[in-house]
Amino acid sequence: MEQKAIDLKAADNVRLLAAAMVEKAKSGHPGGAMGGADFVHVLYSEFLKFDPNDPEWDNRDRFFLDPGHMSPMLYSILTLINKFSLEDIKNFRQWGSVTPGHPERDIKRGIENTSGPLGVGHALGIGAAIAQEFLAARFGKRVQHKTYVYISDGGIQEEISQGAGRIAGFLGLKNLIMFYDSNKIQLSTSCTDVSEENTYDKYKSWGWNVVKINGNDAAAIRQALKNAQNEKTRPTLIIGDTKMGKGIVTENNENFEGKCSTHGQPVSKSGGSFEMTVKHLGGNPENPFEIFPEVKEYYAQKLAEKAEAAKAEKAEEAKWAAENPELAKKYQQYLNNDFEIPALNDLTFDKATATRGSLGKTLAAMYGKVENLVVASADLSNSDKTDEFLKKTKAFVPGDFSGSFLQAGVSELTMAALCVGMMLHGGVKTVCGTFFVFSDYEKPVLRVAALMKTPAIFLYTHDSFRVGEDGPTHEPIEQEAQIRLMEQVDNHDGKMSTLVLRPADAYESIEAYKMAIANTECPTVMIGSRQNIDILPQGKCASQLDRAAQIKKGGYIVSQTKEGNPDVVLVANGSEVATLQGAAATIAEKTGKNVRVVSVISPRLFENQGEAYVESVIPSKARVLGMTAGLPSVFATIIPGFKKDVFGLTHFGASAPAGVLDEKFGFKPELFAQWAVEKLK
Ligand SMILES: Cc1ncc(C[n+]2csc(CCOP(=O)(O)OP(=O)(O)O)c2C)c(N)n1
Repeated sequence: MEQKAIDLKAADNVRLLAAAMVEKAKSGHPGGAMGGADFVHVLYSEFLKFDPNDPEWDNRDRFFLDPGHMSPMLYSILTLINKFSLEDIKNFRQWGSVTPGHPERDIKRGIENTSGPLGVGHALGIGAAIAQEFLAARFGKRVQHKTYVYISDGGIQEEISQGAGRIAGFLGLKNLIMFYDSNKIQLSTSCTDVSEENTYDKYKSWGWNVVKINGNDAAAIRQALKNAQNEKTRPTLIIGDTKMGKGIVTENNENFEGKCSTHGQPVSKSGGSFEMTVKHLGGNPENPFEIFPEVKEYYAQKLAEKAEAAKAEKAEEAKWAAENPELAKKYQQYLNNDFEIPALNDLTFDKATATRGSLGKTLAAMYGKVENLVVASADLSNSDKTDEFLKKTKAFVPGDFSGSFLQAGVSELTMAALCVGMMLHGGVKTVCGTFFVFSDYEKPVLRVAALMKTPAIFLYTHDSFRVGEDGPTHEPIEQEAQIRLMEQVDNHDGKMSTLVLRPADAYESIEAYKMAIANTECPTVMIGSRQNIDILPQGKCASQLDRAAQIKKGGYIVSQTKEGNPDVVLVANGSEVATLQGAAATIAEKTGKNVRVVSVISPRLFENQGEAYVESVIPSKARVLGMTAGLPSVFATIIPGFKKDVFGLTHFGASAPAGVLDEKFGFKPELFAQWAVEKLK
């Protein structure tokens, strides 16, 4: 078969399967998927480097899909390369299937990223391209591959594309190739109803290499990809002029392409005819789930070629490893996050310290030990104290990725996605910092990271109204309650999807970072204070670090006014633990009760230890009172009567020095003691 003919046949096969799976599921998005078929066919058959026998090969090209609703396109092309069976795609969107409505990261099946929230997927891909540069700067030609990203009108419109496009252009990510499926139709309107932008010029102005082609023409796609592969300094955007619902026809066999109605429902419901469309695409309406014999043969040959090429490249890798044994060992350490986490026994704090500061110092102390750390900040490095780390290294700049820091500019959502994307690539461990109040800007990425079980670290400082003078816009109130809800959500492994740590003093900060860096199972959120916090008592522990290391159980006893069973347990995390510590003696004195102070850095982790441990720390017979600088519901799972028994803040903060706000809002030890004594009457 001639190239042109097989290209069309294969793309039609992708279209056929995409339309069929949506039709059978009675739900899904066929139109976009059918328009993008030509591109994915050319990409997967000729350009995308992978080893059919080793899906996790670290040197594979990465393909990141942004519009997750176009999953039928991805599942179809992955069926042509044997990652899915026809049975799998017949079960599209069904209970227990491996083909959920929107793709979920599954490397063994060729899915690099979970996608669905438009915009995020391509930013993850751009992050992956940054990780590659970071690794290439250290391991040279051992790291050689491309990152392909697929974006649609929705992703182009989402604000995150501004940040991601700016950074990719600025950094000159030459190994990044993005295809824009420009079909000019979105969910409920035509694109021209909402935008007149010149996307070509927009990306040009960010420093991209931009080309415009007919995105349904295999030859044009082939040429554009070839050119893009040779680009030496810039990321490439291929704007593909495509047809929504390519191949759809009506009952009367009339063209029904370019119709908004085909975006999000089965062809038969859109005004097109499923039967006639199947016929038009060369399929059998009785059994539309078919791989055409000539397509099967073509792909079998392509897969054999890819397996050969991968074998040859792996032989090169082995040669490199033999010639560079030290570097090869190190590379494996990077890939496996196999660094010993330092004990940091020599990191000491002898006076009240803001946890943003102790977190910053801890992170800096990790530099050079956990060698694959990449730290980012959204233009707050000198406030969120990631600059402690930056002082030891340098920021990425165009052409030089030998540093370990990403200055993301003011773009929190983008930064979060880039960092998570770097981790999806593998070989790095990321930390991204900003103010806690702006966690709201990052939340959608944290959620996707939680779903993917990506153990990125999200650092948030300036954690309460104690930010002070900046006023209520900068004072998180509900943010901890919001983010702790993620702790309550389980991932697909039935484990907590997010770990949230708000250390109570400098030593808990050290231990918290150790936990976050060691965490391979889910994202970790770290929350630090702007204001100084007294160091908590060491108690009977051998060292302050030993005392703080008890946070591994989520919560522990900090102090007690006398031996024996406590009558009253005071619970908090973060800076409020020190406030309770300051109040405990007064409460004991005024009530004659035995008062225990407990630090619960993570309520969910604490609960995970089991009833016996929880009972040993917070006995059910004791009266439990809590304190938080945010919404009392933070402790809902530990203190069921939180509305009455947790002293918190249920209103916005105000602009004034932090000490004044403490006074006004009742967050001084003596004021809490008064409140508690009243409660205990
Ligand atoms: C952040 C986000 N907002 C809204 C949606 C819902 N949604 C799914 S597809 C879509 C329109 C996408 O249009 P386009 O990207 O052009 O895809 P096509 O119509 O070509 O399939 C919308 C709004 C979403 N998935 N993510």
